[in-house]
Amino acid sequence: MNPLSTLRSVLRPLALTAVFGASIALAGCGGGGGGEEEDDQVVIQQVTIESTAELDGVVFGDNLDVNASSTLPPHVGDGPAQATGGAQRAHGIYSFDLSGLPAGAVIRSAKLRLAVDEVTNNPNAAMALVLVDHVNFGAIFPQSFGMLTLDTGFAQITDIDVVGAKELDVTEQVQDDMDSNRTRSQYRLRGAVDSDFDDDSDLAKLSDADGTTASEPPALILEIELPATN
Ligand SMILES: [Ca+2]
Ligand SMILES: [Ca+2]
Repeated sequence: MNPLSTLRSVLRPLALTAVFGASIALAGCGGGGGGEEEDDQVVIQQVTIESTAELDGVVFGDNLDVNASSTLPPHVGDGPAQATGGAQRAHGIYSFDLSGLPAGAVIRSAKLRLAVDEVTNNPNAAMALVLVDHVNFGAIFPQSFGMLTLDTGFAQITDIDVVGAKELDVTEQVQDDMDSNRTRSQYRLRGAVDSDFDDDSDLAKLSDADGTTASEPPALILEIELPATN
């Protein structure tokens, strides 16, 4: 067997399961046979990026009135009907700073870790399910529902009414951000249905980076692949 292949078969599972916050180099062994693979060197690294406190939060909208605040935890759901403009709705917003990642990093995997901390009434029934959008609103917390949507409803959360951790696969989304030279990876949670219009609030409040909730801050858990430096 190619000695490099043997080395990789041993080291790669180790890197996936046991190495956190560290890197491991997989170097060519210079054995016989030639070919590109023997000169191929990669470093696998696990990186955790917590959400940016001033860019995570909630955006409200009721057609006529728009509010935004980054001092409230992200939440998703509806509220009582407004005097005008229909029921209040809430979208949860998240942003993760990618600027510290090395240029050229290949995203082997990316997970978005969130947590539902508090549930009011029945948000799952009110919204049918929660959709996750890959968005790009930049460096200023959005003041309305309107923002550039890169990938609409790429994931679903079907148990938003269950308190606890949620984990989503965002590998494609983070790779797209890297390929497009975006310095942030940003997400929005919204109801598949805006409201059940029952005049009751149906909400799920989620973790944030401001510490207004008890859970760990939302985070991207990345496994990246880099060219090794000799
Ligand atoms: Ca915040
Ligand atoms: Ca409702």
